Amino acid sequence: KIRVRLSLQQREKLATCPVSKRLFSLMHTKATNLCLAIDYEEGERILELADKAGPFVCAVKVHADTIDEFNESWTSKLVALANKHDFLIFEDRKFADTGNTLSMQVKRNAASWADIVTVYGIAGEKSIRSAFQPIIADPSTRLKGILLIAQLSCEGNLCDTEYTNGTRRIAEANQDIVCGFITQEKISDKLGLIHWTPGVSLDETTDGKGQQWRSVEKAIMEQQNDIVIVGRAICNKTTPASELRRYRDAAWEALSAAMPK
Ligand code: BMP
Repeated sequence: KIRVRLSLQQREKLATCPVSKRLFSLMHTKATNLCLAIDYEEGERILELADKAGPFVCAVKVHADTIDEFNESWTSKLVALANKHDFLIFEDRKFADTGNTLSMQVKRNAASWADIVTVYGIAGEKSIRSAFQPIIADPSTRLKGILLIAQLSCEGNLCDTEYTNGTRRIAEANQDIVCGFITQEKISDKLGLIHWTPGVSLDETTDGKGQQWRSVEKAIMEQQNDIVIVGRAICNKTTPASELRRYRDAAWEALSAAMPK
């Protein structure tokens, strides 16, 4: 069943978070709602794939704390690729702490090189807002939005309905700094908020370590997400370039089917 949505350009007007405006615009221009999760340990290998993936993706997601040779020279090379191909740099650090600690962690670990970071809703609105609002408002920092983790893809996770609803309320009340959610399904009717979903593969359903994968079509058409986050289904293949095209096309086709022509 196809549910009609607003176009990306209409939603760009409704968004107030600076990174969301940029994201809606680049998704529309590049015709992509694919975020590539590059979970290699070798820094050089990440950069090589990010360069190949650039034209196909709206964002490249990394885990800085899993990368060998992670340093300023590496982040400046990633920033150069993001500028060359016009994609967002997404550091999936999953911050969760008191406001003062959050602020110190974000300034040291992400604010200068990442466009967007993940944050758990668990510490509550005051901690999140007091840490991120000044950083995002600072013109000298690259960080321009956060994604709140509302639901997880892994089996047996503890994100219950109460947590998800509480996280949704924080996002809806702080749309100037919150780009949207990491989630499994659409949870908010606020059209400026963007639903990003991990746990996607067209070939497999689990990695045997708790991860749960479902198809692009289910994630976008049935569960009403906007952006699919795909990792090993692309990165661990012998021909990532052809998989990039395959996932980009499947995701864009599913999203386009639900948007006005
Ligand atoms: P893969 O497609 O290889 O399973 O990778 C998914 C990526 O998304 C990983 O980097 C993982 O840390 C992240 N992720 C997830 O899989 N599920 C979540 O609920 C939240 C995540 O950030």
